[in-house]
Amino acid sequence: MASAKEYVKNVIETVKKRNPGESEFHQAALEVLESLIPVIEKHPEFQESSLLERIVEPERQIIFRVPWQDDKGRMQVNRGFRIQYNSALGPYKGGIRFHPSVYIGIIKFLGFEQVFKNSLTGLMMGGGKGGSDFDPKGKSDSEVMRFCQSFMNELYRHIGADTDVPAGDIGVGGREVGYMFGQWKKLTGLWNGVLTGKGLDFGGSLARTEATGYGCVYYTDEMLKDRKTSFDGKIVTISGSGNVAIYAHQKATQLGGKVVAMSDSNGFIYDKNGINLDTIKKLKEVERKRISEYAKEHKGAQYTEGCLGIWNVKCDVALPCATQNELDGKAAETLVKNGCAAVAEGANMPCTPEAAEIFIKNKVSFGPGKAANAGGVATSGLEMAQDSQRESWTFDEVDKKLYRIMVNIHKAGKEASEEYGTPGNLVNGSNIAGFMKVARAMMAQGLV
Ligand code: NDP
Ligand code: 2IT
Repeated sequence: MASAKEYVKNVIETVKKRNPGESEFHQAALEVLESLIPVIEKHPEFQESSLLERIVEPERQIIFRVPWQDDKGRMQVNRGFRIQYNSALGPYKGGIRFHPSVYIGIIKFLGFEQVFKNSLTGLMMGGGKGGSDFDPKGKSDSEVMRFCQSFMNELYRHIGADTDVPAGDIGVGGREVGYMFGQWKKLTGLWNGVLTGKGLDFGGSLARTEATGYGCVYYTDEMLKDRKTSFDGKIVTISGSGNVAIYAHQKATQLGGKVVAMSDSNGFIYDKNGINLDTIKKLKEVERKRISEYAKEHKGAQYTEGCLGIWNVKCDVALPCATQNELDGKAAETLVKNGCAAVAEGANMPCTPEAAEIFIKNKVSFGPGKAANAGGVATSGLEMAQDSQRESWTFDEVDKKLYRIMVNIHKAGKEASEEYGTPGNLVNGSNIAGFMKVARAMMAQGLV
């Protein structure tokens, strides 16, 4: 039998060969697989039963045409995706992303991450992801509605409350989930928790909107506790200004931090007095405007074009909450030089492998996305539970469960990092902890 190291190397080669050109997926798979070498050494049965070869291969990949009509009556077409990655632990579960950069490699990386993230939550959820290269920016409400309806006209035959439960991600929030739910209901004649992130009037959960950002801050707070400190008085930088970023700001501020910088895909704002969240919420959630507008309303604030510059802002805590590979090695070096003590990934894979390595080497507490941003999908799991019971829990009940889940995820990652020889390395620890449950379930379920 090949050594664990050789075995993992062979699986990585297969991934690259089978999925040519899908660099984001290669990146995500490589990170997880490399951290599993000590696990394979301890558990040769996983190698004997080709478990890694099976776990990197999605159970099902669906690609479909999404035709829709714009406001001028012209026919448009986009491409839709749903990857049902792994159902060992429960129904496929994961968001839908609408962004022009979406292609199969993005959905596959997100689906793969989701498998281990969902496992870490401790809830009964498999992993999946979907999306489209549709760009909601600049589209009218009716165009977005017609697109969502057309997207669902195909997707509905693949999803269900006990088979596959989509939710939001970049470009998909309450508005889009509402339109998709409406169309799904019309097509199937059913009413159940087939999507999460629904409106509060029709089966949505309190605290789901806040959950990813809040969860990321709860997780960061656990890392800070390990450093014998807290958010109180900390200067915080948060990239992005969407769902995750907004509620990370809210919770970090509640815990005594001061958020001085936020961004969108055009640039970033710096406000040394602390960014006013009401203005951000108005600009982003209601008016759907650019973050540059903030500087027009707050004279003390500065706007700078380009989003990478945000990492030059001196801070104690950095929360990248926008998109993949938005924080590179150079940015990581700057953060380290400026004394940053903790970085947690609110987004999926926002730090490049070089950046993550620099943080770990320099003893910056580093929370990887599949652990730090798991609060969103965890609360989606809580929404599924409420829908099944035909009950709604209070905000406080959901928030308390979310908090416990985040504390447990941090603990699981920390303990696994110690057990497998890299104490404090939460990347390795979270990968291992997330993997073990899926691996045990797949072994028990036979040839799956
Ligand atoms: P939103 O669409 O609400 O916000 C996305 C934010 O990121 C916007 O500020 C957007 O700027 C910025 N952004 C998007 N793409 C790029 C890009 N290519 N370059 C620079 N900035 C970009 O999405 P969410 O807040 O929901 O998602 C943010 C991240 O968090 C994603 O990585 C997502 O996968 C992850 N995540 C989300 C969860 C959720 O529950 N929503 C759960 C777990 C993770 P602009 O408006 O200019 O495009
Ligand atoms: O990346 C993610 O975990 C999400 N976008 C949330 C998925 C979900 O099903 O709530």
